[in-house]
Amino acid sequence: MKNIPNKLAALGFDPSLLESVPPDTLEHFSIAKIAAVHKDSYIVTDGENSLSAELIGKILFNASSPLDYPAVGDWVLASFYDDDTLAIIHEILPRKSLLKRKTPGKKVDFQLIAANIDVAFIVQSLNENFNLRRLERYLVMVNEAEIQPVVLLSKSDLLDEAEIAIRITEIHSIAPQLKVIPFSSENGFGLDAIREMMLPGQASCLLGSSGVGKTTLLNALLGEAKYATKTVSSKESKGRHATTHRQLIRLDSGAMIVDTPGMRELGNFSTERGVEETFAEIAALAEQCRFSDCSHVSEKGCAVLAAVEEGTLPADRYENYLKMTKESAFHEMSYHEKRRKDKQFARHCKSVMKQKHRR
Ligand SMILES: Nc1nc2c(ncn2[C@@H]2O[C@H](COP(=O)(O)OP(=O)(O)OP(=O)(O)O)[C@@H](O)[C@H]2O)c(=O)[nH]1
Ligand SMILES: [Mg+2]
Ligand SMILES: [Zn+2]
Repeated sequence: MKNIPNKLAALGFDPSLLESVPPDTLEHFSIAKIAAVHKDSYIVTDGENSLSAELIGKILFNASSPLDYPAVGDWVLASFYDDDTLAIIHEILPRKSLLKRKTPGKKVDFQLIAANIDVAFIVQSLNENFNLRRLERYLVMVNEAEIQPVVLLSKSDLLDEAEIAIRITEIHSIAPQLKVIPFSSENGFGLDAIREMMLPGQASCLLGSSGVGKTTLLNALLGEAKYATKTVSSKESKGRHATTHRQLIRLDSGAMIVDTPGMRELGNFSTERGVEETFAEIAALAEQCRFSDCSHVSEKGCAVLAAVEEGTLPADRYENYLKMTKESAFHEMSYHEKRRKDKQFARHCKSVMKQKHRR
């Protein structure tokens, strides 16, 4: 096996990925990492140079779902052209992890957020964005991808210590083991604790609503106001995202961070794993329900409902659990239905073409 250049190792390249690549392939292609995703193009990096990249036709023609397109953080096989100013992406290497959500709006499809992430920072601001139900939504997405979640509570400069402690206790009441770090990009409080969670060669990503201070944190970690943030609170900037695309940034320490635009809507689907892990105490209760297919809504002998009645399971947490379970099941069903219809249509087109040929 070829030696992995140091510049790729610094980006966290795991040599075992090469097991999926035929040995002579590396004679023709270079390994690169997706550093940014724009509408129709990408930026790839080999750890030294960053260049604009496009997909080879084969990927475009064979793509049958958003999974077949690169996401920021993906490892790809690429060929470099024009003195390394343009790259063509030929293949996506297997992913260690993948963060995805339902496409916003009525459309039933999903959207890739980032690939090969080690730690997901869920950012909520202590003053106005703090919300346990929203946090549960993010946790489902992160747990589904089997990524370690860490909660960052921003703008700690706006609250006193006692108020901050209350918020942390509230989070620990729904997720006792979850790591929670309050911080302020304004006065630097908590930044060292965040830095400790970012290891060289590992990638983290910043998730959370628009305006919670994700990019401001990134700038604080970089030590310069490099990326645009929501600075003016004028009317026209309200509701608009300061960050418009996903990109991977390297810190001096060698850690990588993916900054993402805030999400207005966070739908999950096919997230049985994510839901069960996020609502672990409910999953445990469900084992004691009288019926194994209990839906925990009205059944006799339901241990979940009993816990709500007793007050040991907060009603709003229970409701969020039901809502997200139903929602994921619905999205999953509609998605499979859509894929089935797409396939039927493709078969129909093929047979029409055949008949045409025969005539
Ligand atoms: N008081 C206080 N304000 C902050 C802090 N961090 C960020 N802000 C303010 O909050 C706003 C958040 O801006 P961004 O960092 O652009 O937020 P974002 O999460 O990147 O938003 P999107 O890119 O739209 O998703 C800005 O007006 C910042 O000045 C902080 O630690 N304390
Ligand atoms: Mg931003
Ligand atoms: Zn039940």
